[in-house]
Amino acid sequence: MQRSADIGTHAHNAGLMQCHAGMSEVELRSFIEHVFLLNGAAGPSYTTIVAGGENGNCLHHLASPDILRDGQLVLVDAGCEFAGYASDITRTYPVNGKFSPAQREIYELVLAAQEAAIQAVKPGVVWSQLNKICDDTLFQGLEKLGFQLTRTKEAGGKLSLDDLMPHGLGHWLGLDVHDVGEKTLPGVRNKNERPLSPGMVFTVEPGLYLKADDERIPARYRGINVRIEDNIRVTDSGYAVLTSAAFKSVADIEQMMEYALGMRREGGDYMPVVPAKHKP
Ligand SMILES: [Mn+2]
Repeated sequence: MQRSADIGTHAHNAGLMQCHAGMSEVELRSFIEHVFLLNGAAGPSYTTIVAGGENGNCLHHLASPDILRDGQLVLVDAGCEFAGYASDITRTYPVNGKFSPAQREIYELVLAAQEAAIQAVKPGVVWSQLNKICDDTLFQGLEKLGFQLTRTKEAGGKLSLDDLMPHGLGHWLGLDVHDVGEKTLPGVRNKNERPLSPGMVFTVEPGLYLKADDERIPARYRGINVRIEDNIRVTDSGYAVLTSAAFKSVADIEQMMEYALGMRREGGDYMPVVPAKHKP
């Protein structure tokens, strides 16, 4: 699983460094999948999602011929299969390499929610606790940014957190990208009640999807869609992030994209092969 995560991580980093305004979603998808294959993966572990700008609002948008444009964010959800095991990684970054102030505010909020949930992972914790940590962070952060919203969907049409993050926080990961494990313990009715134990692997992937035409959303944030996803293993005392090398902080993303842009101007290219440290 670590090797699968490593290949996935390198493909994401390579894709980020290849991304530029004027390339299409399918072009970025095929570049990422090329890096999967080059490094010995059997292929993608699910259909790669590359979604520029508004397309990010569709949760399972498949890469289309749409052109990635200056000023847009691009959401990339891609993982590979290695020796039968899946990785599942999402990164969101600015097509032109520089976050706008509004994009950055939403991005850093999703990142804070993801990191808060990950930091709470240890044996004995249950999913509903992780969900609450994520939701609390998002809810408070959005209020600070001027959103008026309710916690859960209710009648009356008021904006709710459920409207902005319409999917779960994560899922088990293993031989399948959405692996089994929902109801396999006596007395456990669903994933939310299952205590974590060492060796379990799952994703943590909060997102915010702010529709361009939803007037309940503060105008400056409309059209911004962000998801961030890493692969987490429960250890004896806490957690390990299998995908921690995939560029994620605003500083890392902006620096690496600027570096890649300079390299391409000089005719260079970034096509990494994963270092062999985790080779079986
Ligand atoms: Mn996932």
